[in-house]
Amino acid sequence: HAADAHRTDLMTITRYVLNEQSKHPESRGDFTILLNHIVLGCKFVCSAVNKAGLAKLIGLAGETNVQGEEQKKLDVLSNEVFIKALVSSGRTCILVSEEDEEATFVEPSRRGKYCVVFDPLDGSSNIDCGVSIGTIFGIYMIKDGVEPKLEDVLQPGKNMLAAGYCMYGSSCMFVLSTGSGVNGFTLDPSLGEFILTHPDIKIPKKGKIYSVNEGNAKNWDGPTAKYVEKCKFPIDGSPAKSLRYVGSMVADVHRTLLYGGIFLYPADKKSPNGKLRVLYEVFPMSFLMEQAGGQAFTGKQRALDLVPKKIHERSPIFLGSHDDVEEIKALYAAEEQK
Ligand code: P6P
Repeated sequence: HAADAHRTDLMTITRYVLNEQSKHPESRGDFTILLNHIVLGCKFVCSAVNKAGLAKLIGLAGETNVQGEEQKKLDVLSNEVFIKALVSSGRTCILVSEEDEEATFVEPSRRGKYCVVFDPLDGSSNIDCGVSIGTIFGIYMIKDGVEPKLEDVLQPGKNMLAAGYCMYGSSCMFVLSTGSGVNGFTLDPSLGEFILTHPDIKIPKKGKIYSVNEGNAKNWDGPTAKYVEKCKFPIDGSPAKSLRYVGSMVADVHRTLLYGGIFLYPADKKSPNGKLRVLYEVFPMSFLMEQAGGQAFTGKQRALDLVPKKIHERSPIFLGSHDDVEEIKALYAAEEQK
């Protein structure tokens, strides 16, 4: 009954990470402990996001709830949960959050060797209309034992040990790579466990979907405009691509990962570096795409080769199916030749 094995072989994310850890006998299990704390944060946020609508219904929203406490905005609440979970793991030393202007340096007694960059609730402007949102994170190793400095976190994305996201949508899905492929886990609320449902995710080599905010078309540069034009009016007689754009990066990237295609947030005249943040949006999603056999390109270089100078730096990003990204790379290369 091998086919049914997965039904009874409950591969939870914790067991998966422990299996990974067993491949590194020298490991002290720090990464496993760190990841378990990130997973705990995601379970909390999933529960809070699912209740958010109800909170509005039963009047818990707005300024105060029935206990008279200040009702926090979900993204602020999520950020506090992740900061507390990561500090209490005792395995982190620097934390960079989309919600905090400054990096958090963990006090020496609780310090570990990992740096976590994260967006606790990306796309949170979509909460009130029920659109999927998510937590995005990346993990770097910092030199152990030396006094952590901000420069330690300004590393290229290719140095990340792991990256992932948790999408709070019709189901709660945790997608993770620790550098040897991509795996997807679905939260079983009755168990409170993430179960392996999408083992070894590979993105299709070429897709039929492009994903971009067409409302910015008037500000695009030549190569992006040419590429989108080709998606809509193919010159080789192939069928036009479909446009799918949710406006929540985790939802758009998750669909791209599973169905194939390309997600674009280009630079434009208004935002010369695009809108998405390098450390906790561009790098984690680019890491996952490459691990799944896709590509991620900034318009100038491989996204993971970028070396950020500031923790909230932005970059244009084109990511998804290998062949689709290859096409836009060729258009930017041709522009360079002019
Ligand atoms: P626009 C959400 O605000 C976000 O940061 C990403 O999740 C999403 O991909 C992007 O911005 C959407 O931006 O300009 O298309 O609304």
